[in-house]
Amino acid sequence: MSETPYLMVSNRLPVVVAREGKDWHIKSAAGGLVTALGPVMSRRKGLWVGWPGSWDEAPFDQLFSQFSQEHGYRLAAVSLSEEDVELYYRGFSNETLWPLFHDLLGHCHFDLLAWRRYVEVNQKFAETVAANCTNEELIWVHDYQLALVGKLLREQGLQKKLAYFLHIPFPSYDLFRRLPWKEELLEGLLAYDLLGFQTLRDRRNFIAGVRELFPQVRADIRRRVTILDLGERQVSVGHFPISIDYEEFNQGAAQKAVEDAAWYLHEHYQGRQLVLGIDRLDYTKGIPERFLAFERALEKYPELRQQVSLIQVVVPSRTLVPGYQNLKETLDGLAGRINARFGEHGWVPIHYLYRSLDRTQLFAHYRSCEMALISPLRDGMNLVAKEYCAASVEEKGILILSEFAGAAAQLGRHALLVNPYDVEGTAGAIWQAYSMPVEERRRRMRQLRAEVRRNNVDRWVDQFLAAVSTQGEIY
Ligand code: GDG
Repeated sequence: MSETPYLMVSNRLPVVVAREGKDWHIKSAAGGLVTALGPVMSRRKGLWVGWPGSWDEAPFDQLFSQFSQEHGYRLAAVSLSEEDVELYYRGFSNETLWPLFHDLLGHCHFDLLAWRRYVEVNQKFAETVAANCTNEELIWVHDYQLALVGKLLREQGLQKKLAYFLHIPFPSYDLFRRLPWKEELLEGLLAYDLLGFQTLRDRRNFIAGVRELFPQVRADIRRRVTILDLGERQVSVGHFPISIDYEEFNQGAAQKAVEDAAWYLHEHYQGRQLVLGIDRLDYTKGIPERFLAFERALEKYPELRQQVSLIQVVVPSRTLVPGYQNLKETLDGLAGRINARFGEHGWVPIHYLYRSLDRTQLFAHYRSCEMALISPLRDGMNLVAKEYCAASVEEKGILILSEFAGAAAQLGRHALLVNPYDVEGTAGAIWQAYSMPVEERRRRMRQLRAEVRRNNVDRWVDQFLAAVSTQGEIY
């Protein structure tokens, strides 16, 4: 494929806009997607379309042109009203699709107005793309908020190649069928030329949904992709596990400032084994279940008392969605109860931080904690699991990982896999990790690091783009 520009579309633009007094600033957002796609976008002088956040009064033209000079690619803003954000983002995206796609039907709200607004806002995105695209050969749309953009672009007569990547899981048909607008959503997805999922399971779930709802579509399963034959055109469906920039975490964790912070962290906790949890505040991440498993471990294996502490970092997120506020209260209550039950002078069982860590502290926590307990009830991939391995430069860490995280497909052989709903089993894994001989820890962590190094984020981008360029060919 020649070096023509790409056009990315995501709910949020990959920037942080901030105001200091009268001055406005814009900078690249930190995060996996920007790290992965920023360099490709700069090289190809592309365009990124998305919502800039609710900064109505910001001088976007000036900020975007400054950004484009600094980073080599352009930005175009989709402007959303408060009601759009309420219904399309908080409503349909986060209270319908998010829980449904994470197998948590009990958290779902099915609201016709929210669905209609989802369609309208997807239309706004499609219009902004159509108005701004020029010679881009590929339009790459990201994630569950924007499933219909491809179809709406086709309806505007756009002939370019359209690709889509879903960052969250795709559910089994038995769950997906509960969605009152299931046909419309699948039809929307089938308008893309290439659909990318995180895991083979997600890809299979999607194909199963298509087979149920559109039995006339023929599926030809090939090694890398499944080709769906829609008669007049074909859609390729593949799985492309997203990853991280291995070297960023490996080298970042080896810095002197991080080493000092890591040393201090352990000194602070007086030679104990530390168990780390880092998550956005989200009910999919299984944090209450994790607290209960940790409590059960302390109860069942008294040798762990005084010897292990759980450091749980919870990054505030979606604070305006009611379910998330309840979760925060549940966590506060559980941590308080468990600490009151087991805590002793000089030892706090659960250190619970409700905030985010800066990069140095993040690397230091990854580097120095003897275990990472990553136990989502369901997760598209879970980058924290991969970051922990890449930053474990002393190779002493053990990864305890939920079998329901997409990352388990790649890391499951050398991690300790747990079912987060199984409190007893997870408590057993904490004990197993605690008592694991140092040679076995090293052997497992070396394998995990090699896996993340091999399948880093550049490979994700390359494989996805290779599938775009060979779309329709046999391979
Ligand atoms: C979605 C899918 C999929 C976390 N705490 C701090 C901090 N973080 C950073 C981590 C990591 C990111 O946030 C979290 O990424 P995850 O992948 O774990 O989870 P989601 O946000 O739910 O992401 C997920 C992902 O998309 C990519 O496709 O893997 O399944 O749900 O990068 O480092 N960063 C800093 N301080 C913190 O306290 N600086």
